[in-house]
Amino acid sequence: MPVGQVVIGPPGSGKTTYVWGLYQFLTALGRPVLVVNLDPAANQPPYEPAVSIDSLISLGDAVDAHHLGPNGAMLYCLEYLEHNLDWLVEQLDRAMSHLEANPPSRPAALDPDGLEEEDGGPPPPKWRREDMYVVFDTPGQVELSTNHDSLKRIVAALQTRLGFRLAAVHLVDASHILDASRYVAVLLLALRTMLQLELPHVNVLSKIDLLGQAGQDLDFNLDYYTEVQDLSYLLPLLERDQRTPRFAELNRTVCDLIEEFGLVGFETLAVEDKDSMLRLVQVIDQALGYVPPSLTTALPSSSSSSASHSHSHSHSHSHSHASHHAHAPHPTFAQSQPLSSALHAGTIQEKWVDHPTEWDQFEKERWKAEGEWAAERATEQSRRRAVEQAAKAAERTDSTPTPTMAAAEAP
Ligand SMILES: Nc1nc2c(ncn2[C@@H]2O[C@H](COP(=O)(O)OP(=O)(O)OP(=O)(O)O)[C@@H](O)[C@H]2O)c(=O)[nH]1
Ligand SMILES: [Mg+2]
Repeated sequence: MPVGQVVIGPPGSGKTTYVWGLYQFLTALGRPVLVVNLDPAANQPPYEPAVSIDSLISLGDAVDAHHLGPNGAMLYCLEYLEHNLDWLVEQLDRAMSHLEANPPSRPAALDPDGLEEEDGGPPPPKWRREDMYVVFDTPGQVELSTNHDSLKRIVAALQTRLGFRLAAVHLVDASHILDASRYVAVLLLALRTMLQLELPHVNVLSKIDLLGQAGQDLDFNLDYYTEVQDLSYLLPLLERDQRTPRFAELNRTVCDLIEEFGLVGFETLAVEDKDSMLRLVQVIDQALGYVPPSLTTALPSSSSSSASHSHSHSHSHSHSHASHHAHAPHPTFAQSQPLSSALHAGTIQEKWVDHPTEWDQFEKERWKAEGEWAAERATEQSRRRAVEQAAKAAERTDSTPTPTMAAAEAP
């Protein structure tokens, strides 16, 4: 069964940026990933979609044909897609078959010695249909995931007809937690969406890197918001807010409702931060029950022997390379596992809210170390290639009879 993420969220919450970042990230991890654009308004997304709704219908088509406004036209496009599900199923099936038949070469991060390029090196990994990972970018109209049924039915059809296992990844801008009433609105939105889509669901506070730059303190620690702790603490803040004193009772009821369901919680995301991406990918993998093919075959193990130590042994055949990598974890992977210890809310708060400058410095030093690690491996790789090429050339010279020897051996 292929797996995938349906990326949803209000306008400007960072869906398309995340989909593009995720595509690059998963490609670097060696996963068979495809992106599907279901947003007819995104005519030039930054990624190259394997399937795009605008091959079927564009927002302009709907506006022109039915004299609709932008919002109505968007809903029309999704309804049109729902009535043309055969098209979507066929396009997806074709894109996945193409990827199965044409696995791209192993990414440099997983094949730092360039083994695939060499004679006798392992071929690129063969992917099966159940390894496929498809990411769906959707429009920002929240009604598509709160009360309009087309998206829900499209998702259901993908599950039944192509056997997809899908999770909803719901992005909301982290800046909403700076204001109690906006935070409550976001909680309600998340709850409504979870109940509507009925998928494994991961809510995400996106653009967490901008919180520290907002020039405004959080009323509570970040984990209060991500774990949706006792909402009664919000009531005085809501009542203090000049816009809402008349709604004290309503606020209390809404908070009770959210707590009674007990479903909403948040992960965080800064799309350009590798650790943040990795943490989110791991959480979503867990929600999907997905074990990526690269983890069983290609990723370095979490063994702690140092890169410089493992460079000292011989590189005589490909198996020694495989074990070589298994004992030389990339620093980032080594630091980012296991899931439970990766970037918990306290670290995220320190990194993005309380001490962004110090963290920035710390990360620069870490990147420097990673750069040195990569440079060391690159030097080692070119040295080894030169030695192997020289050995091959010497072998060829030995096995080619020289003209004088050939003449001497002739009867
Ligand atoms: N600082 C920061 N900016 C981000 C992040 N993610 C997205 N952005 C910015 O947020 C803006 C909106 O991002 P998009 O990806 O277009 O948002 P969207 O949800 O696809 O928007 P619609 O398709 O219009 O609903 C862009 O300017 C992005 O560069 C992030 O993690 N950090
Ligand atoms: Mg978008």
